[in-house]
Amino acid sequence: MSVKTVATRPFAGQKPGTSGLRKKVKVFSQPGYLENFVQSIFDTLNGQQGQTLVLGGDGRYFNDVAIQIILRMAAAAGFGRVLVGQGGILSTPAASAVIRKRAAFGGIILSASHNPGGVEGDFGIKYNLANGGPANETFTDAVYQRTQGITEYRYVEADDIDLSRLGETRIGAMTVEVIDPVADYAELLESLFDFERIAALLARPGFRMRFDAMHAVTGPYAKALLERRLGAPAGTVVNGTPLADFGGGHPDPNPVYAADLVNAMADPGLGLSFGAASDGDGDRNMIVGSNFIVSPSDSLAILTANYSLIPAYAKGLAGVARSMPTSCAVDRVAADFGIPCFETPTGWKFFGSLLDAGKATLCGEESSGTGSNHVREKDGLWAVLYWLNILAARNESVEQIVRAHWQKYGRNVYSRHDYEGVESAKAEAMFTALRGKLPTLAGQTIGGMRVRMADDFSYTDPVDGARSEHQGVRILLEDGSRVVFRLSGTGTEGATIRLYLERYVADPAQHSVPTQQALAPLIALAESVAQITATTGRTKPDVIS
Ligand code: G16
Repeated sequence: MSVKTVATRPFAGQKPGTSGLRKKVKVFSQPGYLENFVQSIFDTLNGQQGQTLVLGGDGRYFNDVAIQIILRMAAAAGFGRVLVGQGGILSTPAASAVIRKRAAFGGIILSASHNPGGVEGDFGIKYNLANGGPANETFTDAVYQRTQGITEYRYVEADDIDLSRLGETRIGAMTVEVIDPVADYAELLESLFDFERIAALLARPGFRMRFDAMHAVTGPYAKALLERRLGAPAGTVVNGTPLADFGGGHPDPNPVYAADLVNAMADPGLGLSFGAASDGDGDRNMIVGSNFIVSPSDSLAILTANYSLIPAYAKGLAGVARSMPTSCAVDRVAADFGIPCFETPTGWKFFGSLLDAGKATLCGEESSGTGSNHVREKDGLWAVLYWLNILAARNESVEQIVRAHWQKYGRNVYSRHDYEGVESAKAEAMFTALRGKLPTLAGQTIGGMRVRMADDFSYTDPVDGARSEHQGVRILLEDGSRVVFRLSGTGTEGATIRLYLERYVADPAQHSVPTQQALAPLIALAESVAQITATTGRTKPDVIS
């Protein structure tokens, strides 16, 4: 086996963000760019000799090229075996499931998640640890340091591996095993839910479901689970063929980018009772009832409130966790059940230690991510099956379930406004000015609302003591409402400003007030404090979810 060494020079900006390194395909396909980052991951690892690596991605443009490069580099790094999904495909939760089931050393997931794909689109890469979860900041910081001092990368010369056929081949001393990307994951999900009951629901006259895979990775997974194992009629999964450019769409399951699904769910002629969508790599979910969109924060609270209906969780939840900008709806359920509720920074990597330590069973983020201790990633289809299991057990509509939840716990009216592609310097200026105001805000009354506290969120991991600073500016009001500002860590063009708005409404008579109307005073407060329009020139958000 001959290991080739190639001299290289550092690229600027190879710093992983909220979830790995995400850049334009054009950036990733520069000679040496991917190789430098992968070598920096391998150089940061310790003890991988002879061990197993899991490798796969969401099938976006450049996925196939990147996989062949990484296989040759993994052989040079001394891995004994690489498990790669057939066709180079593994959804993010499936990769996590495979890492855990096969006791792998870790995994490399190729995805830019909900970001658009294609030649002009985005690509991404992240490393997951042996627990199946995204590497923590200590690891990603070390990888970044390494990228800035790298001088060479290594690979084993070999022809491209045929990824279309299951089975084993070798690169030097390393075995490459092409695995079924769906099997381990589908088996795991089947072990968590009441499949018989869900199958009966799907066969019920009058119950009609649509799952929109948005031409992304979940198509084959959804077809296997919903149509083949659970017997949903063929055609339940739409846009189910994964495409390298997601059919030109933006595979982000929100009311703007999944408008087709939202419109179908509002069309009485179609008679759809339950709709769902997932994102590029299959970790996000959107849940829609008949003409009724469920907010992701509410979804987390409702999954928690209904845990006793789900075989895997019926014995009890150790606790729940949500990212800081996620609404406090789940906090109320946790308080009701007397279980802990953790508030973490944005990004799934912060849930890993809580799940590993058995402190939390369910986790979620406002950005359409929910999951549990079954893997260490958020999991789109898991959330869909959880909802189906609840619907099958309760025999009520999605809207009835949500409204009954609000009736019992009150409604945390919630929305996120995204300003995308803002000039980075302007976004930075806005945050600098905002942070400068923080010490003076507490006690002020703005637009008739009194500020209780304002800070830049920081977090100390309760398990390993790791500290994370500057995780989002929070303005907490005396009536329990919140306004949060963050800069996205996953975008690839300019800056994306995220404004999160939350107001608690106990009175059921007010629960049907349209969301943006109910939040109008907070939107005005956010503008007056942060001066978004004055600083960025933007008069309205690009996406409201
Ligand atoms: C966004 C969301 C986060 C999420 C992250 C990664 O981060 O706000 O809640 O954890 O994406 O999710 P995915 O892997 O599905 O892209 P940011 O930093 O852009 O706000």
